[in-house]
Amino acid sequence: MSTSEWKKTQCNFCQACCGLEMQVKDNHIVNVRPDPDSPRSPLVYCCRKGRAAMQFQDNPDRLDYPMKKVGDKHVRISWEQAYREIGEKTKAIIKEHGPGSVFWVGGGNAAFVGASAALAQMQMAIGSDHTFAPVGIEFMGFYWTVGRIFGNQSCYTEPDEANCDTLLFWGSNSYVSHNFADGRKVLREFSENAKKKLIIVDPRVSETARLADMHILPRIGSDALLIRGMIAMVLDKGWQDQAYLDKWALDFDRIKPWFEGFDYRKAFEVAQVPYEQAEELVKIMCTEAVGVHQDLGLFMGRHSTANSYLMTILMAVTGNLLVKGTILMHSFFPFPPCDERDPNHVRAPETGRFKVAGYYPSGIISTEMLSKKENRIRAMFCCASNPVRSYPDSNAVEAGIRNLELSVCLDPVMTDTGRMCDYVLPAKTNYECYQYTIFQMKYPDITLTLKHPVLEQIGERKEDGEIFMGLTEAIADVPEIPEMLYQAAEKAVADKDRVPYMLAVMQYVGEHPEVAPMLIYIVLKTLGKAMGSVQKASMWLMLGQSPHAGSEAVSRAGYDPDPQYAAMGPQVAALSQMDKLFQAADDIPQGVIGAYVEHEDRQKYAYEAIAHPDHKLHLWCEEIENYLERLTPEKEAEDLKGDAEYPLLMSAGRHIDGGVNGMMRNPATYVYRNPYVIYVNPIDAGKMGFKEGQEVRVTTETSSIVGPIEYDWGAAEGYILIPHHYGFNNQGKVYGEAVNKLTGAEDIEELTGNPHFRYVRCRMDAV
Ligand SMILES: Nc1nc2c(c(=O)[nH]1)N[C@H]1C(S)=C(S)[C@@H](COP(=O)(O)OP(=O)(O)OC[C@H]3O[C@@H](n4cnc5c(=O)[nH]c(N)nc54)[C@H](O)[C@@H]3O)O[C@H]1N2
Ligand SMILES: Nc1nc2c(c(=O)[nH]1)N[C@H]1C(S)=C(S)[C@@H](COP(=O)(O)OP(=O)(O)OC[C@H]3O[C@@H](n4cnc5c(=O)[nH]c(N)nc54)[C@H](O)[C@@H]3O)O[C@H]1N2
Ligand code: SF4
Ligand SMILES: [Mo]
Repeated sequence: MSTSEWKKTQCNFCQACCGLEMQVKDNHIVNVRPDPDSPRSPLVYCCRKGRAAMQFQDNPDRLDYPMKKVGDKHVRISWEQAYREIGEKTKAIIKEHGPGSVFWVGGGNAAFVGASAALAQMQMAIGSDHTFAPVGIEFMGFYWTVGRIFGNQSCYTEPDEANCDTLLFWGSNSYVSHNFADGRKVLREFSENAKKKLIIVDPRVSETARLADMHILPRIGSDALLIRGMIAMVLDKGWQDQAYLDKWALDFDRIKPWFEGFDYRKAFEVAQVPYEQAEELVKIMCTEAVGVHQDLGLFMGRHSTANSYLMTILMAVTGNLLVKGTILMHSFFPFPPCDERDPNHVRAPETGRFKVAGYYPSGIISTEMLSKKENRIRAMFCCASNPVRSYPDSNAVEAGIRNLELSVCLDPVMTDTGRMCDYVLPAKTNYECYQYTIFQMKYPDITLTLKHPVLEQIGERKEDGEIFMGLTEAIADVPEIPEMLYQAAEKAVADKDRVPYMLAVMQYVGEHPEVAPMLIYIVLKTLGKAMGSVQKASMWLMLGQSPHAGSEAVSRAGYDPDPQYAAMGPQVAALSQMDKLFQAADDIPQGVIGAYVEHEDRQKYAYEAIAHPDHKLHLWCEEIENYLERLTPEKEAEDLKGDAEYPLLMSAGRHIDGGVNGMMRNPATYVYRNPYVIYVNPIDAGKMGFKEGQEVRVTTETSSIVGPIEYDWGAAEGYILIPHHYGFNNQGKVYGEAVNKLTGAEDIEELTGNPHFRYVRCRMDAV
């Protein structure tokens, strides 16, 4: 009889990154529980999705071998053939149409991190960076705002849960979506502790709103107007935190006219928020330290860019930004510098849309793929993403992929996108390879986990990082690497000291400047070989480049440079410090606390992270000034009116317990309950003569789908909700309908292009 063993890892489904222990038997996960030793989820928490990891791991549609599309079937081929054919085809496309004909999809989820360095190198080597990722589905307005106000689109802000007494969740259903560590437990604490306050702004009586001390239910889509009104009230009453503004902000006087004379009473009325309630929230924000978590209700709503922009101004005028107990900036995402005002900023060839944080708005993908222009995009590399289901207008995305000259998909399973692609390459899951996490927003400690594989090699699956390296070699010119660097890497791994290795690499690159653009390739190739994993080497490389390298915060967590390297100057010292940290993460599979960031550091960090040369928040910007002209109570009252043909509103997508975006695609997960339902307020259903369980047709300007009604007493009247996890094909059978058949490629926000997934006009008919 074979024995089983418990192994430590971390869930890769959402940004909570809960520590998990997995029981493994005969190379299968047979049980999952929260890891009591995890520094990331110290309250010992995981949700049922994490516990269902085996259904993700052992999906009947898992891929073991590279597949090539022949006719309408996929057949097994060798890796050698896959690389060779993809390489030849891509090179031919580039030769005829230039590197800009190549584009990438994916790169935003926790599953992807380990591959990001190899992907970046592939893009550099080819000379194209047309990229789509979830940022273009959810965060366009947010990162654009951060770019304007902070001067850098890579800055990320999160509430300081550890030090605030009031948490405000705006358009976020965190009790279900767990969008921070130990999510449910932290929410319960804020709900149950009489000294703490939980405030929710959400038109639905969501699972989170049920825990709230105060729940504001604005009219759907009226957030921008409401926030503008709240700011106007603050200024009108003279309640702004002037000392804060003097210290941190520039241009306060320039934005004042945006709010002077603004009829906030009327704004609250149009937003259907009682005056007293709005005033109470404003007072709380002006007198207490408030942490704010915004999410998809704002980011995917109407006016999403203005929502994020105005929200940041509200935080600034009430002094709730970058100071203790409010909203902190404590992390950079490793986005490349990006600013559409830069004359060299490359735009999408057909629509001319710009990128935010390096990514195009998701809505344009089908239009770009269907373009007839000579310089159009033609060859797709898709990794850890399923655009046929996740992006607006599924039918158009499918047509777009059919119009490509080459399509390649890297995924552990045969997805709806994979089924359409010329080549499908079998990726390892996070439980089969080395992987690490970047979603470490947690204070005062920053945790770091290098996940070790909990399973042995299965089939010919490879880690994504390794696949991108193989593709790079097949497509681009790669340098020859001298044997001595391979040897240095072997020695570094054996000695558990990688500093001399990196010094050797730097010296080599210094002597051969022509290979400098391929530095990542050289490290991943040599150190990746010695470590037996490109992704493990990738984590080491990323640590060395972390903004925390060489910091006091890392020292406080117990990691100091080796004295011999400390004497060699700050760069080598920082490298040695991070190398020590890496070693600890490698030795301790549940992860380590890599840095303790104290309040003074945060202030300093926030100050430095504001990329404007004066280190101040720049509150004014022309685009928003112009945009606000339409954001008046009168115009909004008109625009928010119903439409005779499409009288209902829909939340196209909802992050429900039973799904993680498109990842839980195993029917075994859903045997006890059909999660594909159309949530309708029973009052609406009654008015329309529909009963629970009845099949109805939902129609939008784009298309229509059919599904059963489920009553949701929490849903706002006139607002239906359909989860976005379904419409997946497993073993040739389709489960549920894809909500993105209903969303329009052009139904996107004007300034930055985020889709309006939380505000789709529709109607419902009997079938
Ligand atoms: N209408 C509508 N659409 C939505 C939303 C909505 O609310 N409404 N929500 C959106 C949001 S918030 C997001 S973030 C996006 C996400 O959409 P996508 O970017 O498409 O990502 P996911 O659906 O999370 O995952 C896609 C794939 O990653 C694969 N995967 C898992 N682990 C690995 C791995 O280690 N390697 C590789 N190569 N693949 C892996 C899974 O098998 C899955 O097929 O979709 C969104 N689309
Ligand atoms: N269980 C589960 N957890 C997940 C995921 C998952 O698929 N399943 N996915 C992960 C990912 S990628 C993401 S991005 C997060 C998303 O996490 P959330 O943003 O929390 O997810 P949603 O379900 O879209 O919740 C949005 C809330 O906004 C509200 N809302 C809708 N319209 C409006 C409006 O006009 N104004 C306001 N103020 N609110 C509105 C909705 O009623 C809803 O309660 O979840 C992550 N966690
Ligand atoms: S909360 Fe997120 S990270 Fe934690 S177990 Fe659930 S899906 Fe995984
Ligand atoms: Mo997301």
